[in-house]
Amino acid sequence: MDDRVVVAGALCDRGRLLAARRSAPPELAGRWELPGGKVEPGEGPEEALVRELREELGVETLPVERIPGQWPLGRGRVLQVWTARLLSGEPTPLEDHDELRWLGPDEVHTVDWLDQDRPAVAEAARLLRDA
Ligand code: 9L3
Ligand code: MG
Repeated sequence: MDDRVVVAGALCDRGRLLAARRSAPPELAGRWELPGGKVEPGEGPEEALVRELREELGVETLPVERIPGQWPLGRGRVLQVWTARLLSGEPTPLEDHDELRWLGPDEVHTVDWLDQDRPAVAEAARLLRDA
């Protein structure tokens, strides 16, 4: 059986990574994530990522490259992560988040990331540092 894919964006701008604090559901509220969501039937993963970042943050983005690996989320779902560039707009917590923070590569460990996001966050921080 195929796992249902959840896509997330390691959105980078001016050497920093965007972290988003979830406001729902209650068991995840207060934890930080790379923003994104479920791929809908008939949709490609990068298309879903662009849509989710538009809906959740009000920004236009360009997926750049997939961070290798995928991470189980439970209930038959897996997390896949792309680095992405901010094309336009100022990220705003329009839905599902109550705070956003831009973090430099040495600041990424200052927030409490969801466990499943941590490997991709570490890789995104490494890419930022090398950039
Ligand atoms: N999830 C985990 N890490 C992430 C994202 C975007 C999502 N970076 C998990 C949280 C939810 C599920 O995937 O249990 C679906 O995400 P959403 O559609 O509620 O954002
Ligand atoms: Mg979401």
